Amino acid sequence: MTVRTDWTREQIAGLFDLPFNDLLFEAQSIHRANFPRNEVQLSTLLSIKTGGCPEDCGYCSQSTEAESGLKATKLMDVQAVLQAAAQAKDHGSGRFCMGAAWRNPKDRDMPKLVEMVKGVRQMGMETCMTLGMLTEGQARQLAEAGLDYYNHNIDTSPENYANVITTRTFEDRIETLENVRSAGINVCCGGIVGMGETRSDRIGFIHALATMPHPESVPINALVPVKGTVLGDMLADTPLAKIDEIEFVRTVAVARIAMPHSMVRLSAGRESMSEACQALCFMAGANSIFTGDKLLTAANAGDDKDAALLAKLGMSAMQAQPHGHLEAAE
Ligand code: SAM
Ligand code: DTB
Ligand code: SF4
Repeated sequence: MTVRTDWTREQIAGLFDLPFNDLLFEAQSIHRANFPRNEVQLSTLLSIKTGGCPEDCGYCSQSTEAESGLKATKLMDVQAVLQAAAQAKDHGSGRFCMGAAWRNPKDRDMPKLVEMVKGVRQMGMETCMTLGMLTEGQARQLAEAGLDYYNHNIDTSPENYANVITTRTFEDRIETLENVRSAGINVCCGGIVGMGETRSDRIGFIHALATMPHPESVPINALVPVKGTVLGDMLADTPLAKIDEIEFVRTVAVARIAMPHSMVRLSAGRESMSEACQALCFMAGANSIFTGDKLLTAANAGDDKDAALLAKLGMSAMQAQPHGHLEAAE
């Protein structure tokens, strides 16, 4: 299977338009040609610096613009982060993803961040961070510390971006993604569906991802509506704007077909998703989830529910492969 980055918008639109069974059959066929059929990669999130973020992302509880009642914290101590990582490992997670509510890290934060990466890596877990925009130099420092993945989402189509976020541009996002990639760090990049966007925006979103060097991980989040955020309040007022589950599954399937070698992560929003919908997402080629009780600030499905679901579906955890990109480069 060749990896194409020359998808046209019409081709992506054509995939979305397929009869549902045809779409799922194609997505599942591509999935099983490229990945272990019944394995799911497990990642665990930790918010290492919560709230007080100067960006105005309309979905996010951590923006200073949101009236979500969230208490802002300082950057956590390295030891506390490592303790949380050890616990995640004990619970069977393979990747530890550390998130900070920043527009960008300050250079004075870098030594602590480097220690966190080194410490988690030493435990044999894959490391991931999401800290906002990065300069080339900061990306290089994190790469040298051994960071495996950097998460930086495009969130939606280029044309819808300014309706969701005004404090940065789509191009700012692309610039950081390029800095991350040229530093040799694997890219984790996806977005959110269910923000009241149109089908055309979902087409534009997948088209943008599929026409860049494909991110190694593609998180597909379903909006977690948080009271006090622009989008959370909008959804509470117009419940019909909530994403249709079939349309959500279609989005996952199109991502799988357009990016056949990327890990597609069923991300935020699983807590309120039926088991049947999650099972359809796995059928559509999703092969990664966030485990644990909490995402960054919002609730997640939790280990017991996930263990039960994976057992019902006969699925098991994928083995972690820390430092994959470094070995590949040697
Ligand atoms: N501040 C960093 C940034 O924006 O890149 C990192 C953390 S940010 C919370 C990571 C991603 O989480 C966002 O890009 C967005 O896709 C997702 N996210 C945030 N709030 C969400 C929500 N309420 N529902 C679904 N996804 C959400
Ligand atoms: C991503 O795409 N989803 C994760 C991770 N990358 C950092 C974050 C989801 C956040 C959900 C809302 C919250 O917990 O505040
Ligand atoms: Fe800040 Fe990230 Fe939330 Fe946007 S998504 S407000 S950048 S923490």
